[in-house]
Amino acid sequence: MRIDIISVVPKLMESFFAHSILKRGQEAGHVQVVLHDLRDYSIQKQKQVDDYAFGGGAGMVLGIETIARCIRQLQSERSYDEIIYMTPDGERFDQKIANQLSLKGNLLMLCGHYKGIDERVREHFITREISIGDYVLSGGELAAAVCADAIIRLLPGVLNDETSALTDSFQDNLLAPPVYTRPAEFEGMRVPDILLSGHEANIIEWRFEQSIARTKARRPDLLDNYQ
Ligand code: 6GU
Repeated sequence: MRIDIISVVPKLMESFFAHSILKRGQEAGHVQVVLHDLRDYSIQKQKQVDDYAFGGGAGMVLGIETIARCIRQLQSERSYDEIIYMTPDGERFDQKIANQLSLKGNLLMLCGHYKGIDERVREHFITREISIGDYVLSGGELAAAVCADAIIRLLPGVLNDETSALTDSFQDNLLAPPVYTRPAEFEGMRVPDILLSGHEANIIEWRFEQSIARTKARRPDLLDNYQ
């Protein structure tokens, strides 16, 4: 898979993609993440990418000329399965969308900034609009990083233990069970005996019960969709 991300502050995301699982996923060739600075596509001398909103108010708006130039350049190099605009008024991102997008070959994400982007970009270039929740961030960069992370960890081979993404919270609409590591006892706080018992079938059953109980207590809404 390849993910291209367009932003006016690509540096915000550099370190995020250069560490841990996302770094290893790229090094192992499972995914290529390429950050693009929108300013590099500006036709203005001052590398300006935004302008005042027609009609006044609303702050600065990212203009269509620079964005069109950038997207068309990238499209001339490969075709994209989705061109996603990261925006708080988009469709709310969840595990199901992460699963869907993880099956694609090439994704292009456009991060908004300032007061948004010219509506004509959304109408004519964007195929999907995604939000990561009901709150407003200063730009789409963190949201793009969140979505890319959720997608990349699903790609075969990215996680060491192939089954590990399957047992994530939300993957089957249940929250994950509690986990423990050594020591088995710390200042009188003990790990549940069953996890030390070596009875694999009982442990699987215990974890499932814990998942159900935890989901009931914390996110009963998920149980409606439990599969
Ligand atoms: Cl995708 N962008 C911004 N700016 N704020 C958000 C968001 C995206 N998702 C939630 N809040």
